[in-house]
This record gives sequence, structure tokens and C-alpha cells, in this order.
Amino acid sequence: MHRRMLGILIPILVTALSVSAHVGSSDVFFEGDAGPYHIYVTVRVPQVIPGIAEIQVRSASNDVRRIEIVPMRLSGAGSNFPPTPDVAERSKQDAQFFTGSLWLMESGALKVRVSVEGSKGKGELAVPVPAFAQRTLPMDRSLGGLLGFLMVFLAVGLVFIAGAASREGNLEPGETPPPAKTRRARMVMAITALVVLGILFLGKAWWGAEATNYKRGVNFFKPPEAETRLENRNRLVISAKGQDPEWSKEVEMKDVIPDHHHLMHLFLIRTPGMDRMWHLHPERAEGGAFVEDLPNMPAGHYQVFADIVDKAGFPWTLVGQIDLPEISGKALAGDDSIWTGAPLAVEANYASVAQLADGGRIVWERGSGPLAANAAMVFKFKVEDKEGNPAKDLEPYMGMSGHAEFVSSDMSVFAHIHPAGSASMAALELANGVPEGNRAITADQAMPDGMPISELLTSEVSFPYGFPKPGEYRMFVQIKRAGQVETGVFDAHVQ
Ligand SMILES: [Cu+2]
Repeated sequence: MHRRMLGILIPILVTALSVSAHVGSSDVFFEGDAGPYHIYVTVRVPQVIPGIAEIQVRSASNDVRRIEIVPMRLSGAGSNFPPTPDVAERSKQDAQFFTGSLWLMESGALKVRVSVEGSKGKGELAVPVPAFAQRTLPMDRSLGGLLGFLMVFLAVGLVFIAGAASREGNLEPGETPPPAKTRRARMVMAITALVVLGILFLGKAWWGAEATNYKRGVNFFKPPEAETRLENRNRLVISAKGQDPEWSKEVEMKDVIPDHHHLMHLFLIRTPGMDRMWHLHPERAEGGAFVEDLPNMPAGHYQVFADIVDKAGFPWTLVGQIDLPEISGKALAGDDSIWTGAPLAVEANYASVAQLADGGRIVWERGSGPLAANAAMVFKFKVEDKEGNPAKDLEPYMGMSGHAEFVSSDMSVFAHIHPAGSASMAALELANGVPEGNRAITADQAMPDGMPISELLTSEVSFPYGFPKPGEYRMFVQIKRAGQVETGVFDAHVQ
């Protein structure tokens, strides 16, 4: 019995680990402004669809009276006609904390619209939620047994009821049924049994078709494979292959939309050890593949994560691996960046300070105490110049004050996070109706790259996020100072 249970549990664990839209990190973390109110939103996405999403909203100020939440499609039909919103419940212990549960009825690119009411009037925003079934729930054994027993009981009962009705239906009390009636009753019972068996058979076929459909949905949303090959010594060609054969028809590379300035954000991490990381931006070639002329790279085994956003606003991370020979390539340029340092596998560095190439440093204000899995947190980083003063030379990097990649040591978690949270910026813009021409960044964060930012950016950058499970993680925090992209790396042990 125990061994059989284990047999059921292990496949569930395996499938639960492989989820897309980031990798292994399906919950949504968000920070932003609903009109005059600064709020933090966490959406715990259900493992099965239809399923219940748990929504948590924290207001930064104490002047919020009421918060309403409602799920909608991210874009297209249905995105402008919300159903009646639910009122989020205010916590009794903490007046700035609100929670609610929402049914998500379909998979795909959804959003949760959050409407805030308080002493400064009304405000509203939408948080993109990529909803997808991550696994098939097995039926509980005792429930299965009970339902099976009820089915047999009902089926057999029906046959006997039909027989009894035809045999004794119009008898006087106490009268014995004549043999002709008994014979007819047997006929009726046989026919009823056939009909019941027919219904059961059709029911099983229907159940099977539904289950197959559902399983296909689960496969559809698994992270697509990044198929990579090297051409002409340093040209990396990346194409995508879904784990479901229909995937490539639904998600066409020619239709992916730009996400903070680029159609694809490609991360190459040398494994094991994660001692080198490249953040590159391949161009789309004819036929839909992406190509990147690689910079100088040492030979090694590389983990590939490539972020794209499909036309509906659903974020996908293509996942792959490639063995590369030593590459002498082009110089890094534009938004591309590299980090080199000590390997995680050999010496995890739990320091909260990361040295930068120019003598400056990034300090993680992590507070004390262990880091817990599944807790929504705000990761705050202070940037200092080489004198130890708050850096005054931060610039927007691809439209934002910072970018962070959270990667687990076994590569089962990869999340590319921004100050606004874990949603892709393209989806955030779609969800909030930012016009096409202004797609690079959300309206309230519009900061053209290259402009001096002393007035716009402070020396701090923060990211709302939560580790999805215990383990060792490496966090790459990327900022831009005086025209130069710099990466600070922090290791975290999560319990
Ligand atoms: Cu980014």
C-alpha cells in the first residue's frame, strides 16, 4: 500500500516541478501604483484549472478602505467586460493587508484587476496572471473507492428497481406475481442492465476524453525546449519546440512581442557552479528562429533560459542546454552583459555584499533570520560607489532601475524579475492598456535609457518575489551605472 502510494506521489512531484512562465515559479509577485495607492500584490496560482487563486494585497499606506478583485482575460474579447468583482477581506490583525480567493476558469494569459478605494479616492491596476494547469490531480483513493461503490450500488439498484416495478407494479398487496409477470420482469431487468452498462461505457469514454484533454493542456504549458545549435563558430541559433505538438501552431515565433526593448532575453549560465552568466538579446531571423553572435566565451556546459512573450501576453521561458567550444566572438554591446565569479557549487557565498568591477558594491538589505520558501518578500538592494556613499550614477537599464534573475542551483527554478515584480513587462503593459507605441515600459516607469537619473532613480532597487521551494539559489542583480551594466551576485539558502 505504501509503496503504491509512493508510486503515485513521485510522478506528481516530478510534474509539479516543471512549470512554465518563468521556470518552476508560477506565483505572481507585483508592486505598483493603483492610482494614489502603492500596493503589493501576490497571486498564488492554482495547480489545476479551473481552480482557486489566492490573492493577497498589501497597501503601503493606511488610508485604504476597500479593495475589489476580479479575474479577466489579459487582452482581446472579455478583457473589457469584467464579471462582478469580489471584495477582498481586510485582515483583523493588520488593517493594510487584504486577501481574497478567485476562481480561475480557463488557462492562458489572464489578469487580476485590483480596484482600491480610500481617502484619496479610487485607483485601479491590473496584474497579469499566466494561468495554466501544472498537474493532474489524482483521485483520492478513499474517495475513488466510495464513488466506485456508489456507482455499483446505483447500477445494480436500478436493475432491481426496474425488475420489481414490472413484476409487482400492479399487484394487490399479498398477491404472488404470476409466472408470466416474473418472466417479463427478467426481460426488463436484462434490458435495464444493458442500458446501464451502455451509460457507464459512454461515461467512461467521456471521462477519458476529458482527462486526455486536460493532460494535453498540462503538457501544452510545460516549458518549451530551447533547441540550440552553433553555426559559423560563434553564431548561436535558437528555436523553440513545445512539449505538446500543437504548441508551435499556437505560439508562433513570428508573433512574439517585445518585452522591455527586446523580443528575446537569453541567459546562458555555465553549469555546474553558475560561475559565469551572460544576458544577451538575440535577433529574430527569417523563419522564426533567433540568432545571437556570441561574445568571447570559455568552453563549457551551458544552461539556456530564453524569455519570450507570445502575442496574447503569455510569457514563456524556453529551456535547454548546450556544450560550447571556446568561442572568440564579438565584443559585448548595447544591453548585453556578462558576470564572472566564484562557483556556487564549491563555495556558496551567503554574504549580503557584492563587489562591483569599479570598486562600488551592491548591498542586499536582507534583514536577519532564515529565508523561507513560499513567502512573498521585497528584495531591497542599495548601490554604493567606491567611497561607500549611495551611488548617484544609476541609469535605467532597459527602461527600469534593475533586473534580477533568481536561479536555483539545480536549474529547476528560473525567474526574471523587475522592480514591478514577476510579470513580464509586455504583459503588464497589455493588461493595463498601455498604447502600442509606448510598449517599452509601463507609463509610470517610463524612463528613457541613457538619461541622467539622479532625480529619477535613487541608489536603491527592489524586487518583489518569493522563492517557490527550499534549496540553494543564486540571484543576479543587474543595474546600469554611467553607461555600464553591472551585476551583483548573491547566494541564498532557502528553507
Ligand atoms: Cu529584465
